[in-house]
Amino acid sequence: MSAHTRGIRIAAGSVLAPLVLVAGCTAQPGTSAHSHPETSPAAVSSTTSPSPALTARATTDLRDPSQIVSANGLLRTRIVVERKKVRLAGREVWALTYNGLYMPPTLRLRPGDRMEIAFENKLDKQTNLHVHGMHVSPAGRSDNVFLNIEPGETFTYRYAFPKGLEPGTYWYHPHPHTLSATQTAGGMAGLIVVDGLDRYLPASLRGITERVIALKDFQLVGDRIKTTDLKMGAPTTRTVNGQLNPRIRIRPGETQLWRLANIGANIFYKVALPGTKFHVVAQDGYPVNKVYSADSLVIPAGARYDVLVQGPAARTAELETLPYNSGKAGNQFPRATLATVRSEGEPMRPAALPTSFAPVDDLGKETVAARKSIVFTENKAGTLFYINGKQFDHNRVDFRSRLGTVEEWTIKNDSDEVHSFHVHTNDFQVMSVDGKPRTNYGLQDTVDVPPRGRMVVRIRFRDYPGKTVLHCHILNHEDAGMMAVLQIEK
Ligand SMILES: [Cu+2]
Repeated sequence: MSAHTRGIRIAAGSVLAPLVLVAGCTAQPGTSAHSHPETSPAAVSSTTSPSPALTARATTDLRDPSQIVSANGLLRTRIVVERKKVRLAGREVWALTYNGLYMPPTLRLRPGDRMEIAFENKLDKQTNLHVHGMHVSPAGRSDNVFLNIEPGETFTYRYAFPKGLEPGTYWYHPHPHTLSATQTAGGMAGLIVVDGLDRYLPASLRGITERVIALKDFQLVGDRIKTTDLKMGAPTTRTVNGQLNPRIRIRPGETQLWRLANIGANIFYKVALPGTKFHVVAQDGYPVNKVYSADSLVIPAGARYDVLVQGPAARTAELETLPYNSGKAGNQFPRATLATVRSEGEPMRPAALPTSFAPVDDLGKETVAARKSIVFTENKAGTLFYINGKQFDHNRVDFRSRLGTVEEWTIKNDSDEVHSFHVHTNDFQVMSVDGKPRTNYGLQDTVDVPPRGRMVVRIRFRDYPGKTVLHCHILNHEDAGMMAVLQIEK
């Protein structure tokens, strides 16, 4: 294997910094961009403070990202990681890209497929590749975030997905500890779609128009996307598929499948389309047992919802993100327009929506083999983040679990801001939040834990032994220590 593992690099005196980063999540809007202690205010405002969030009128239709589709059970492609100028929101800006694109290709697979990616790093820093939410081996050349792909190196990732891989929406992004947030925020994030969701849809809804709604934000400094000293409260421009306020067309009464995915590094969305409901058919790439409806969906960084949407009576409406407050020590994210939905054309009679949907695992019925406690904390300044009092160390195993068993974990958030709990390799079932039982609609891989909150989850360790991780998916927090090693033992 040509890539170095984290362990080897560290032992050799790696450039990976100790776990001290300014994560900036306590900063308040308006002040956060000026709080860097080592830079004078004048210099900050001219060189590192991002410009105000950009807005635009809707003048272009939403474009689906290009797709790379598996054939005969194999998706084979090349991904080049490169700093490049891209056209974004009507400007030419420097971004960190996959294949030179701010919105890279969607990788499209079927359960049971293999995937082979020749991954070339043309950056001047190490990076690697994570397939978020996918149930696949975390070892070797598969979804192994302990690998380091060095500048100039090409590494071939090889994944063998199980036949039981859940159909839905996933994504890919870098996962090198201390660099995850800045590389993802720089533009390195794309979607993965696993086909097969339509087999649960009624015949009348098979083959409906399907749209990827990839939510991705950037902070702009001059002619570049900000990739250093990221502040969560700083002004950020929200895009859909890399477009600023694109137009989404639907006919009155028409049913479409929208794949909502927050593939940004840090921020929250609370997505709504006033006057219209979202009918959730999958969460985090896991089809639900019962379709449920929501006026708005809070989507933490990393999470996805596949939803059915029915076109309202002829009119124009804004797909928006509503104001969202992530806590006293967190941030107040303002409202923003994401896209303009134009309901027009020949009305259609709205199709009957499905109610019961896919079979789901119910871990509430299982025998619990072990219990674990996972506590999220942070320092007062909001710059250092911990799990069970420790910052991430790739050389230490924090948790051990046995393959084939079910465990119950209590996630305690002992801080004054939301953290979003994420585990690699296996999905989990949310059993209760603050003592209140939760309905099981299906498993998830990313969930927001309220400030001072307490969440109980159950997780089944299926198929794959190996070393993997759990972490906060606010990547600034992960980079500043809020990650732990989980060893799944045979
Ligand atoms: Cu966090």
